[in-house]
Amino acid sequence: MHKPLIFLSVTASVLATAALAQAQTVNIYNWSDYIAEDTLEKFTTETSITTNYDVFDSNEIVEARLLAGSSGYDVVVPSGFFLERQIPIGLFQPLDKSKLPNIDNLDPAIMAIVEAHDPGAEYAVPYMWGTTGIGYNVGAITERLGEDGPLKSWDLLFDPEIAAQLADCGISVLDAPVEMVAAALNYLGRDPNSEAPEDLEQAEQLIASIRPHIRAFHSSQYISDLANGEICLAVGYSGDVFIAADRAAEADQGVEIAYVIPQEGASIWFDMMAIPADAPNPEAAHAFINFILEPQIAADITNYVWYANPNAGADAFVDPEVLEDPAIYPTEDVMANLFPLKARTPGYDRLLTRAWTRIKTGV
Ligand code: N2P
Repeated sequence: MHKPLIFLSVTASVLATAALAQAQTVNIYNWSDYIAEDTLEKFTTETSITTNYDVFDSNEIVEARLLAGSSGYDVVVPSGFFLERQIPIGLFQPLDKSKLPNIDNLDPAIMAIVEAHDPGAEYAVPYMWGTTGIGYNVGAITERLGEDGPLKSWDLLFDPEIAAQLADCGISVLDAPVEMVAAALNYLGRDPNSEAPEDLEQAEQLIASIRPHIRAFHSSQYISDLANGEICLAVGYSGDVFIAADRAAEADQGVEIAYVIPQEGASIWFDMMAIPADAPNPEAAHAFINFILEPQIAADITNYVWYANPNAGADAFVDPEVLEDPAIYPTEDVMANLFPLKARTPGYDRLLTRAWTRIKTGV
């Protein structure tokens, strides 16, 4: 008499758990072109949690959504140099490490760097990382500048005479003021993280001097524009330029795209997974973050989008061609030439935004 009853109740609770899991959804807000084709599907197969996946292409947009509140997102992926100032104003909830057993896969060397953004990884773990450099159309550029053009230098963009020669084939820069001004300051031999108003003024003058030759300010369009030969030079994110190069090669229309970390240096950034304070489903958020921390999953993403991952366990699954490319996994030499970005203070931000608007509108 008792046995069947016990059996029944166990079955009921198993069913209830399964139903609960099935009903779960994780709402993800990530950068565009930043995940493998099958990542979300694999996640749902493994966890029964479904996904809503939205994309953005700028840190400012994510920050605005978070500041507005009730974003509805469970996982967001701002860069460390934005996350750093978002943590203290309460935008995220602390991670529950007991729900992230895969956290041990993270590379201690990378964790030591992102420590500057989030000490102790209390609120975030790195997703992927890369550099902000220059993508260019090899044929179009050599045709205009010859074989001796400064192909490894920011002169390609910041020297007004050179930029003028490239204007007809199309120059695009990121619509990312922190990163563009940092590149300009670094080119001028100044501290890329400087908030001194006179430094900003110098950077603004420099960018204004090439403004007539800039066709577009955009942070994702350049992937297809480079691949199609619509533009010949883009300030862009490393992996995005590699994606463009890959698409151009596939299309086989004679477009060859190269990515360069210029010799003067470039910024290095880490995009971080964090859970908004008001996330509707923190449980599912942890499950998703833990899933991304699986070595094979991180490697799948790297192999698809050409960005380095912070997962030490993943190296074994990353294509050797990617793992051995110093523009994706920088060697110590290259690393020495990269500068990390720091969070900007709100006071400086106002100046920066105004300067950026003047630059874009060309006044
Ligand atoms: C992915 C761009 C991510 C890099 N398309 C920006 N941090």
